[in-house]
Amino acid sequence: MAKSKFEYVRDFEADDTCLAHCWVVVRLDGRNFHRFAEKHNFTKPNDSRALDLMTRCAQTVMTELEDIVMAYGQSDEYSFVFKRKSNWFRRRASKFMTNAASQFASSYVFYWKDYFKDQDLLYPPAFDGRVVVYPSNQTIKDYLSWRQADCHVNNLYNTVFWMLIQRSKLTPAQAQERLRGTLAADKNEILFSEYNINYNNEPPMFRKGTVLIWKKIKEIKSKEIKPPGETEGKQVEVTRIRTKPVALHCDIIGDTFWKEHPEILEDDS
Ligand code: DGT
Ligand code: MG
Ligand code: MG
Ligand code: MG
Ligand code: MG
Repeated sequence: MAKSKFEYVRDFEADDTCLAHCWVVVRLDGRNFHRFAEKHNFTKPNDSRALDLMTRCAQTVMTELEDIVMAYGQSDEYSFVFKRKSNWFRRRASKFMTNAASQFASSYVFYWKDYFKDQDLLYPPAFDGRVVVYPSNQTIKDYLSWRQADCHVNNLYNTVFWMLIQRSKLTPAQAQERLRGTLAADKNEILFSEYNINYNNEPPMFRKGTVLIWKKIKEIKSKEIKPPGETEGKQVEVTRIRTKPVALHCDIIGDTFWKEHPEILEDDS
């Protein structure tokens, strides 16, 4: 078919192909979730409903999109790691990012009621996205370590901050002043001596965030079959092996996780 004289406008499209053989990360982050959390009465500092909903959305993204090997989430953000050799949409960054962000946002609305039974969704949430390309296994591991370290630092701070406010009735300004210049050890000490809280016993989901990896899951379903010649159906159990994104709340900074799951980063060539 002859091309129209307008075809040349394609030349104005920017090339955003992700560098070959590199890990592609899409990180999504809730837009203005400080306000969103307030308006929807999220519990402070952590709302399990909100975190579980985020994870549900991330599982949907992993299942619906191609070539995601793992994901890591905390607070209002999720990072998705695509296979080094992925050729999905010819590795165009805008395709990775916009598919992830729109699938995530629509899932957030779609699954809202499953997690927030007594809280209406008051306005449509949005998520921004960015793409970063990492050239080696060390840099992708360091990227994920950076996000988990961020989760730890913020959560330790927020846990003490909200104890000072909720239990000791300090104002936010007073709590901030009390924590100015304190190190991690000081915050652990305040939690332990003033509130009898051992930070290490706080829920792993809050301290470590959520790691999603693919695992084979055995599904047992009851199915009705009708033997030939019989009118009555009967129930039988069928077992199926399915691969699903499963949530873990473990450390991914040390080597243990990567040694236990060598398949995640295996094609390092
Ligand atoms: P942004 O990302 O620049 O559009 O603005 P924000 O407000 O989303 O800022 P960000 O992403 O740096 O911080 C996340 C906000 O979400 C932070 O203000 C606390 C809030 N948030 C996230 N998870 C929870 C939660 O479980 N409970 C509560 N109360 N707030 C949360
Ligand atoms: Mg931000
Ligand atoms: Mg945000
Ligand atoms: Mg954030
Ligand atoms: Mg189309």
